[in-house]
Amino acid sequence: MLKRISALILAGATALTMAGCSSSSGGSGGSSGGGADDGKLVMGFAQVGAESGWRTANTKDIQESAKAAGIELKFSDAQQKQENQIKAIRSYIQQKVDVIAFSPVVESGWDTVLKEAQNAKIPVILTDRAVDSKDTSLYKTFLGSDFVEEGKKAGQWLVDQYKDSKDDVNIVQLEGTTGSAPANDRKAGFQQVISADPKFKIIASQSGDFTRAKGKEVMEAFLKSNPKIDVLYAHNDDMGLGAIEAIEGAGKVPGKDIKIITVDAVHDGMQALADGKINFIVECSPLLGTQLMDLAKKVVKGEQVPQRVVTEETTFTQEQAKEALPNRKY
Ligand code: GYE
Repeated sequence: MLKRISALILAGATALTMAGCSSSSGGSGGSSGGGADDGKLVMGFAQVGAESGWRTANTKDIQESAKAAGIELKFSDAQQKQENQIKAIRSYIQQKVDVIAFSPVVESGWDTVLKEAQNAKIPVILTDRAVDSKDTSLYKTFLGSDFVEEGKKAGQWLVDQYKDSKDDVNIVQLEGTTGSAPANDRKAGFQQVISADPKFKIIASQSGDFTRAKGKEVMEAFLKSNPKIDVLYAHNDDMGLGAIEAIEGAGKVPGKDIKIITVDAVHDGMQALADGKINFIVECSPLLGTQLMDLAKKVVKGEQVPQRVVTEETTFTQEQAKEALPNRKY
């Protein structure tokens, strides 16, 4: 019976994901106090949400990689709410999954639930985003990008771009989800590089929650209250794409009247870059699935893994985007 339920869950995984629900029934038995009836390793994955093109690509990659690795995936979508992620993690603990992986929506407030997983002897892997827990034994490893480095790359492009100009450069910033690692770090890295020259002035900075709709809304407000904006730095492509609509709506030309830098390099962002509406994109790869499944197998076996696994990434100019677009996987 349980086997049939598991099969049904697997078959319905995609539908459940689309509906933003977590799968309910768990396996029982198995070697490490949990796991599927058929001996398959079971992973509970608590995703942030479906806020951006990056996230959609990340979810798809994790689901496909689990399948390819023969791992049974229980997947939940927290709709960008920490309380939903905590609930999902608790349900995975109750279901005695073999390993829990999650992408923490914000950095703070995870110690209690991570302790619960540790007490239940279920290893935890952080993917994509970090937590600020002092006790690093609460998770086995953290797989994802170096967001400070991404912010620095964005800042460096700007410094190079304006190296011959003495005039002030007025910058507006669309920040990611408040309290999230990528928002904190992309802001800090960028600030660090541009602060070397006082002509770079961040005249407005606000969260657009990593979504297109919020990016548009906040950019509209920026445009209303700031007559002279030279540069927009958006912490992801989606907010940048929303802002482009606002800029065009205000009768300005994105990429020319206002230079735009974003992070991610998802397909729609790369298209806008190739079309000249964005000027520079710092890549952040969502394709973490294969590495995650490898790490999961190792930690379940009790093998040592590095505390930190950093994703390799590049940057794109408009010309480079034109070349890269046909072969882009996301
Ligand atoms: O840049 C953004 C998404 O955590 C790296 O989250 C991820 C970020 C990504 O919503 O588009």
